[in-house]
Amino acid sequence: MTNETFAKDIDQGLRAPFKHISSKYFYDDIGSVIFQDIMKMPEYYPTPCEFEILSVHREDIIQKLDFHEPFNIIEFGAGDGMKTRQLLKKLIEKKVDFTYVPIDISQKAIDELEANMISHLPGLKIKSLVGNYFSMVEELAMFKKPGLFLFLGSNIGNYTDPEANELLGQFNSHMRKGDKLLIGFDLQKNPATIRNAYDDSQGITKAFNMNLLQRINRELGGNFKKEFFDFYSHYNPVNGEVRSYLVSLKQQDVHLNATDKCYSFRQNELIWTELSKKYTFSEIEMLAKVSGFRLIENFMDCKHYFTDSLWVKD
Ligand code: AVI
Repeated sequence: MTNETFAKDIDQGLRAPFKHISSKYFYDDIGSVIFQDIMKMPEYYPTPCEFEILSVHREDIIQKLDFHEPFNIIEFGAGDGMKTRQLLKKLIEKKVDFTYVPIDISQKAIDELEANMISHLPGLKIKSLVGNYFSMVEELAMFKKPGLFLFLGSNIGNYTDPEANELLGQFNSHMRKGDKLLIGFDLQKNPATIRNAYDDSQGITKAFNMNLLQRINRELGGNFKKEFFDFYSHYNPVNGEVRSYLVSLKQQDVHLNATDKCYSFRQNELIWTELSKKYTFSEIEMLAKVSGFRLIENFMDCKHYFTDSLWVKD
């Protein structure tokens, strides 16, 4: 991502009648560290739930893959790889022949992940790729091995329904018959549990959102004052959507050097920063179907808060 693309997206988002900034811009170096802190918060249940799924059900997941030749495990946006390691460790113990292929746009993230994986799993065959998901998958197609694709961590929940259909359709078009996709979905549950995960008592999620304004100041020469903004997050149990916002606490103008424009904010005007969708099983089933997959099994944690859903391209 170039600075021009960032400036263009921010300009578009702040000039829109309903202001918005894409949640993909959370993850600069500082935002990625804050996200690591979010994953350690007691309220943020998705991480331990998915860790449990990949620890408890790994034998079953491996069995359902039904691969009888060497294969690739291709992971999109792997993070620190702690959850994935549970699965990889079991495969190594079982002497299964596979290569782990993490893909990320950040060289730094890939370097750290690779060092981390190698130190914990010395026997691991790893071929890291830095770049855009789909151009990397095209590169991989040359290897002509079956693939298990991983899209964990409920990342899919950060996409609107049409965007999710489009993204999963693209995954599907880059996969071969018999390839599998293991994809993480956060499930609908007691609304208070979800609300607390996105509005934590320590203000870490607030800092995560505020970093967007600080990032704009750093990279685009903005003059946002963080004391003039607040954070608000809302879960709607009827449609399963958590929507997060920054709130302008007063009428104010903010200037960006990169666009050489001023942006006006009304008192209490919102900037929408993130969607974190929570799913029902029928929505998951439908999403698999419309994007060209057959659902094999939903693996769950003991509280049934989260599922890693295994899909196949028939
Ligand atoms: C990365 N993504 C799945 C997280 C989520 O739960 O939507 C990001 C996050 N935002 C606030 N807390 C965590």
